[in-house]
Amino acid sequence: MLKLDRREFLIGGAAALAASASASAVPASKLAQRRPGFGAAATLWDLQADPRLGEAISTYCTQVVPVLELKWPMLRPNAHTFNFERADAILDFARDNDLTMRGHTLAWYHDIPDWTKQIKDTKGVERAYVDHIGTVVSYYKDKLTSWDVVNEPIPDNPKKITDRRDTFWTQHLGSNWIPLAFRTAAAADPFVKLAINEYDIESAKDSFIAKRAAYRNLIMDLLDRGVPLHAVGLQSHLHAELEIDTHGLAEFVTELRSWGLDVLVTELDVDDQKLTGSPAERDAIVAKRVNDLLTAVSTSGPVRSILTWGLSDRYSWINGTFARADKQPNRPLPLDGEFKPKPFMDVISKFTRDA
Ligand code: 9MR
Repeated sequence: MLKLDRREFLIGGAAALAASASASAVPASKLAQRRPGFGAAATLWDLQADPRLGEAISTYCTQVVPVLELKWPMLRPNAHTFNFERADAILDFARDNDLTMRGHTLAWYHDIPDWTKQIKDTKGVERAYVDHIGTVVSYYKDKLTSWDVVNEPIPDNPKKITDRRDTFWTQHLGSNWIPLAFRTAAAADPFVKLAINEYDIESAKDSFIAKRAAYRNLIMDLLDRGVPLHAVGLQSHLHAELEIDTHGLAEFVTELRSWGLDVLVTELDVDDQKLTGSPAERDAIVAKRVNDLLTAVSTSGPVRSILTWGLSDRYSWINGTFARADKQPNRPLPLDGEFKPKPFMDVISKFTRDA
């Protein structure tokens, strides 16, 4: 049994209260199938269009994260409006099914609305940034377990460990865009877990190892500056053709934990675009990559939060972005297109049973 930290205790207590208030909401037989700490990302569109998706999430998961609904474009049609309805609908789904929800994402180089990019003066950009983060985190105070505060701050192929991604926010706020986001979020909700989140740091390839080193350097720098950073997200958009750097990754995670940080797997899936062979052969390689990843990140203790970016192959960004040349559907997620579990799900079960 794992020790819960204060944030998880508070949210867990609220979830337990909600569960006891509506004890019949989720049948015990379904609760028994859940993988502790396992969750999936979903869009409201997919949840509304296909009841099988919500059914699968409530069968296998204990948490959910919105793919789009907490990003700037969906929340902020203009400078004066906050549009929480769609994210709230996912939160309602979570509550109805005794799931916790995490938040994604507050400060990102991507998905910045045009009205924001049109602000030309630094003070105006800072006002919009602080207003957005403060308002959104306050609105969801005590309702979410964690937030991806800063997403993808490291460039691909960094040349030095001090390289940072050049973003609209950097152009106006300099390197303070990252500490400012965390401090604003912490002021708005002192108990929610605040995470930084990054991709392409898991595999054994020079550019990934360089990216991990720059990520590590940024994390150290934030901690040195007293920035309220509580957790590090490994997105884990894996590439099936690349081996996981099990040794390097285990070392990194162990070090992060020694600094008092929690480690979260936030967006796991496996791009199988380059794999040949039968679906069963491809599924076995996908499961092996996931197994290697979770073995590495569990070396110094169980990972308490593993989220996949989607749950069924039917609803995955990989289909659009990394479509296969042979026109076969991609198989990046734990459930196939008909919502049947694949070997990927067995690996999830193995690594979540003690969480
Ligand atoms: O899967 C998401 C896709 O549907 C959106 O169009 C895109 C832009 O909002 O974001 C995708 O999710 C990304 C996530 O937010 C951050 N890490 C990479 C994910 C896949 O691109």
